[in-house]
Amino acid sequence: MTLRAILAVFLAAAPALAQDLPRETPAERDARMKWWREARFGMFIHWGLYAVPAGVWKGKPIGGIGEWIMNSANIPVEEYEKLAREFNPVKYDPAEWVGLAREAGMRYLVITSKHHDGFCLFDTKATDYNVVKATPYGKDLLKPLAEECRRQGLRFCTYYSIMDWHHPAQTRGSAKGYNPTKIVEGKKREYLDFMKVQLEELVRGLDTEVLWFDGEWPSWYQEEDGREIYAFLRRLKPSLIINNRVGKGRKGMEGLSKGDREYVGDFGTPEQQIPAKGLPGVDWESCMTMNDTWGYKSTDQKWKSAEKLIRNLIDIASKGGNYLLNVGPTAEGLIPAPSVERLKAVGRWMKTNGEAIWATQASPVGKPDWGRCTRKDLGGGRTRLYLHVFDWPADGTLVLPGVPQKPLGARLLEGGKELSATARDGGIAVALPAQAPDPIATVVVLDVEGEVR
Ligand code: H79
Repeated sequence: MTLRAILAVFLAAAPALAQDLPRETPAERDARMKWWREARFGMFIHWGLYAVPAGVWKGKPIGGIGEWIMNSANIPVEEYEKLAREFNPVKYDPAEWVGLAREAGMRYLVITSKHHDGFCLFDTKATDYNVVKATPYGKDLLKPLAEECRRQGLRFCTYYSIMDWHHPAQTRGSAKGYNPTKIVEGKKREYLDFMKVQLEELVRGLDTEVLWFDGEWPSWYQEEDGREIYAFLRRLKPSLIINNRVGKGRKGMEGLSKGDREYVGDFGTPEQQIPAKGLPGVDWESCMTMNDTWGYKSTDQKWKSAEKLIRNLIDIASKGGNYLLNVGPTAEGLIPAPSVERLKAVGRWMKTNGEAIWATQASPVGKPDWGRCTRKDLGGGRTRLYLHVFDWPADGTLVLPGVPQKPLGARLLEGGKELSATARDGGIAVALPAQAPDPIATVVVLDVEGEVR
């Protein structure tokens, strides 16, 4: 045996370190991310015991986001636990929820399996603090939802909080703000193993397609823990997609150069914001609420308009990201009516205009004055541009600057009316009807010769 051969045998026998990230070629990564990149629009669901108090504790409205009430109202664990006895979502109808997401044009759904309060919505052997064991409802909430997603063609995905205000290995401070937990001396391994048991249940039992971590900011949880969890999960399910909060690298991502972007995880997670220029070279998803809370709060009626939500979706797609739009169901199991209304409105727009969102790529020309742009490669040396017009030009001419490529034809996406498109000053001018067919966003489909980048 040559030295090289001996070395090769030795290396092959060496056990993989727990934190060794799985190897993957760029092509393999593209294949793994494909469905997610094409989906563009998903439903976030924040559901848990916090839906019982719904923002009010002992008769007092509590400020801040609903799912943080245990922390914001300083509720002791023993007292908060009792909410489980009142959590009985008898009106829960997973087929209706999934149907609504589908109708809105969403292609995946991410639900809280366990939020910061530690309560689990699924059947888990790791703790009795779960919907099956601790509530009058007594049944798994996630399994039927996962099955319904498969039936209706949505990807089923789960959220998991690393910070846990209930687990005995962590203690809550009384600090304000993000109030990171501390780890009980010597208990970190126990907690990481607890996490792994639950994560394995989500992967093997529910076949989750994304693991969406949160609550990674306590300082006892470190980058190396993130690598361990990431590697563990990808070994369990190689096709799994995992957000960047599995590690510690989410803050300030937007300004990072490529070499500095070596955080653990597959996509960035701007929260309640849309990065001004997207996150070039990184997969990303903006998660946002429809009002000002994630978990249901009876007192929060600050709803964004359907127009705002639709334009957010377009804005995000034009920057190459995904939009994860939240609903916070009640303790009875109902998605609040204002959310339903808005999702249906988005769905009406998507029914006509979905092809200008799904499987599109970021605008090659930035942000035009009148709206946004998305793009598809048509193959055969042609590019399709979707021009999402927010502000209808008063003079009836839509000008797309900075596209010297030859126009091949233009039409309204809704109804298919042909429009004349001509080269003008290094750009393209499209003649529009006098009135905007859709005051929220009218899509003009413009095909051009060559690639536009
Ligand atoms: O799950 C949702 C939030 O609970 C969680 N991530 C999303 C997806 C989250 N992470 N960070 N934050 C929320 C922001 C934290 C805001 C806070 Fe506050 C400001 C926590 C403490 C001060 C809001 C106001 C909650 C309590 C007071």
